[in-house]
Amino acid sequence: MLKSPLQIARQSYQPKMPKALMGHVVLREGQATQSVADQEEIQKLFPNTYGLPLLTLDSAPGEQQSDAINVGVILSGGQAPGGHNVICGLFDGLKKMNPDNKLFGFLGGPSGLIEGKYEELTSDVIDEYRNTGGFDIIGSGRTKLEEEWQFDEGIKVCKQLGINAIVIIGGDDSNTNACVLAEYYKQKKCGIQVIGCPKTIDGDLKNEMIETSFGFDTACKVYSELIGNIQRDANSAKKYWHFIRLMGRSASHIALECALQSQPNICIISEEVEAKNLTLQDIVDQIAIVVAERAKVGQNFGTVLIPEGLIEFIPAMRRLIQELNDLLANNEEFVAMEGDDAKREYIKSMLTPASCELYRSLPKAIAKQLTMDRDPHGNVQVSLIETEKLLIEMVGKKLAQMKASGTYVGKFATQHHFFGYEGRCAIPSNFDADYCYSLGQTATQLIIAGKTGYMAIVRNLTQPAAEWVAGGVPITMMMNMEKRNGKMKPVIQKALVDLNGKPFKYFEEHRADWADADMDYIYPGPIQYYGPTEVCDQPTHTLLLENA
Ligand code: FBP
Repeated sequence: MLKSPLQIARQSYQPKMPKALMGHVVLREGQATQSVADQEEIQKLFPNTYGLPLLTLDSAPGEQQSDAINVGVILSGGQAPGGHNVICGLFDGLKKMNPDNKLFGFLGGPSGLIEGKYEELTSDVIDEYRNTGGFDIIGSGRTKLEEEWQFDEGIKVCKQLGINAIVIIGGDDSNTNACVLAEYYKQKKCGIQVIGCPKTIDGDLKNEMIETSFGFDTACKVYSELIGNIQRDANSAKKYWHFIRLMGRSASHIALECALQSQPNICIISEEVEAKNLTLQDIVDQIAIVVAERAKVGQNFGTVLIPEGLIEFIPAMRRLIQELNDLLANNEEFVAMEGDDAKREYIKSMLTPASCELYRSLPKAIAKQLTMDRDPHGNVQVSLIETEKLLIEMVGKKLAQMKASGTYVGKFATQHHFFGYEGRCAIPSNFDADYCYSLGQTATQLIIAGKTGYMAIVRNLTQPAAEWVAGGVPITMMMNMEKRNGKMKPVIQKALVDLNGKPFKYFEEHRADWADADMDYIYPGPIQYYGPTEVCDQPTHTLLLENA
């Protein structure tokens, strides 16, 4: 296979590791834990894995060895830079303990476990994927592991392969499922441990014990580089407003981090929109004011960052989407209708007056997207809704009105962008390469110690890697009860942007300056892998502010 010089160089990069993971690693048990909320219900649902102690790893003199074991690994959900390094860390950790230890990768995500699709990961395979982006070593998938028949199929496959433990690398939902699986296997006494690893570029799997999910660092750096480049272009040509939508299904962590890195003129934070009960028109008006202010001094250009999940955080919009979901679920009458106009009239006649007014106010193309793009559960797929185009159109209209009334004099030429897939498989930053490799090594230690129902964690991440602290947190500790598909379920709490947290507070304090015509943009440039540590090993601004 042909490789770029950087690919070749990265293959031999040796990830930095915490001292705690060197030599003979010992495990110290901390205090017993409780779930973050709904303790009684969670304990009832997880009698075998509830209340376990926190674990910390430490280095002791001597060599470490284990009896031969076989381990399976699954990549679950959306790609995130560093996933391959979790697998490499796991592999190296296992082989160091006993060269007869084996690692099997389940193919195409959780379905690989149920369907018995796997590949043994030998050093030849592993070496090809060291420090690379992507999940292509074994592929990923979004099959949910939540039903007993799936767990039982998993037992059969593991027994065939002699697998003693499964590592699930995934986001909040996948780790919730890892916990359910761990509980089931412990209850059945089938001798299969389950360990989770915190993954997602969205950055919403974090809490008191998890400082950040892996992949967030690299993805945000890639997007910030692109935003910086666009800002330099905007500042050179001085003729376009760029509307940039950024991935992150619900939470706005990515948009906020990119704003901290690049200082755009405007960045919308969905969580703030919801907290202030803003309407779509409020958001449009706010953008239009900044455009008009900059136009007064001849700056007819700028950047606007928009989080992917925005539309669902606008309370009135969420109600409209909910009404449409209910209205269109299994609605054969609607499906049989011919012509967009007939469908539009039908919908208008069925909505509540408030939702109808909002629906009518939307550009026709967007209103149509709301009624067409539905997932298999009947929900609108918000990620397919081009919010950046919606805002461009509405801001354009508002500016036209302002021009007519004499409050705006300027030109509003626009470009739209969506950054998502560009960042999900980038070559992991040193931070993600090191962090993920350590997570993999930590998972090995938890397995060797016979633990199950734990997530591998590495903390103290704003310090040099040697000082990082590795350990395990019982997954039940992060759980609470939430309504999902009409039923109360135990789930890991999703972390949205904390409006009282330091990253948002910093943004709030500075955004007026960033909107200002005299303010300079920041141009972060591309991720650097070789060079001074202040250039190559910096964590995200979010992490630095949170740990400050
Ligand atoms: P995970 O939560 O599984 O990590 O995926 C995150 C994400 O990248 C979101 O940012 C995005 O909305 C979604 O996946 C896109 O999903 P898909 O890959 O199925 O298009």
